[in-house]
Amino acid sequence: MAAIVERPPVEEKIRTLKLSGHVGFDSLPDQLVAKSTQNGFTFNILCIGETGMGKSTLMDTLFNTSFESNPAPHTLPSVKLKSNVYELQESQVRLKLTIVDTVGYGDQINKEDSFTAIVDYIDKKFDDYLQEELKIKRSLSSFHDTRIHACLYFICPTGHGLKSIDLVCMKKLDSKVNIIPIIAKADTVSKAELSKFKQRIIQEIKTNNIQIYQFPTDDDTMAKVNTEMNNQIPFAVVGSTDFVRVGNKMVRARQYPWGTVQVENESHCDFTKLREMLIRTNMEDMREVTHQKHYELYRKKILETMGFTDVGQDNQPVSFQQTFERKQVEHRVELQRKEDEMRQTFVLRVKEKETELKEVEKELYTKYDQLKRDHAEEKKNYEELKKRLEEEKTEFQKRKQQVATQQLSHHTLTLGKKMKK
Ligand SMILES: Nc1nc2c(ncn2[C@@H]2O[C@H](COP(=O)(O)OP(=O)(O)O)[C@@H](O)[C@H]2O)c(=O)[nH]1
Ligand SMILES: [Mg+2]
Repeated sequence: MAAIVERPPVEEKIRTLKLSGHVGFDSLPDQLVAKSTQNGFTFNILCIGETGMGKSTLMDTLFNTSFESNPAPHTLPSVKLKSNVYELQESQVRLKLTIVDTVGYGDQINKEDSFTAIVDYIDKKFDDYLQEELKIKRSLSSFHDTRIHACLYFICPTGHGLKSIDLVCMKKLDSKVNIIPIIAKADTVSKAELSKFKQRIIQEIKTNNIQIYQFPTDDDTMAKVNTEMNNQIPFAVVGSTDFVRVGNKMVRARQYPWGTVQVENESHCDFTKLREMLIRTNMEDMREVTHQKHYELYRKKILETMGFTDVGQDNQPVSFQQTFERKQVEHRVELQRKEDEMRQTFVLRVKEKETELKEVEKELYTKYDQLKRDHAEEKKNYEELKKRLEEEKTEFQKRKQQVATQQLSHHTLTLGKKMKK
């Protein structure tokens, strides 16, 4: 059955009307705020970086808490992704935060497949969401969305440039996730080296055509600051779990024999810029981009491989039902083809088996004939032997008779002589 496709009018006329009094829908944004606050938010961060690069420390620093993570060993045979979910609250806003760590990243001798586990993880989370969307009974509002919204890529502070593992991994992920590259442990690179290092990294990212996340510049209120921040990527960050007293305040810092690095001091590192951009300004944009760009791309690819399409060959819209019916026909044809193929194979196999059996039968007959002939031969030999034996027996009996007769006459003779005496 072909579905009737209703096409929207080419141009809809919309009239603008004036209200003569207060109606109340100007409270819609407030309603949204109230609802969102009640529901809470989710945000999922993926930290990619070699073991010991300061990922866990930076997460503690970013959210100003202690996530109590254990240091990972350098001896894992493959990369594993470990996720932890936390409930955080600031004022009235609740945030369900998932932090995903790439345990063992960069620790293997062969680093070729380091990205596979990460790609699989991201796809799996997209798939979980898609499966929920495709369910008959959906509960997307209460569904725990675990799709990765931000991927912090920790660049090793070598001062030279990106390693090939960085380029390969970022390239594999750039269409799946919002990548924010950051220079880890930036206190280990000197000020002069740092700006050259940043330039080289950006140059390499451009040359390799890697799409990293850009802070949005289409909103007038944020355009200026976001443009400025886009030019400062990759942020050079420092993390710390230690505090020192500065004035009358305790601040996060790293202390060295020659001085102190204050994490939140803008002249020491870009940490505050990262926090500002990631949490305070663009968290919602990253959630949106994840849903509207990366997830959409994944969903499109999966639905297309399943055979769904929006328009057919004639450029006419195709409904879900039409696709389903076409697929059903295709499936039936395929099933028939497979059945025919199986039947042909079966007939062929039966014929082969028949020929094989005939061969065996022929062989058996030949063997049977031979046995029959051998048996007749043997029987004949036995008969002859029996005949010979019987002849010998008769001969023997005859001889025995003769000997007996001879002995008897000899005895009679001797007896006669004795009597004469
Ligand atoms: N110099 C320096 N050391 C850091 C920084 N962040 C973390 N570290 C140290 O690096 C080591 C490993 O940190 P950790 O957060 O466990 O790394 P992870 O394996 O990537 O989670 C610890 O001794 C941290 O104190 C930083 O920004 N600068
Ligand atoms: Mg860690």
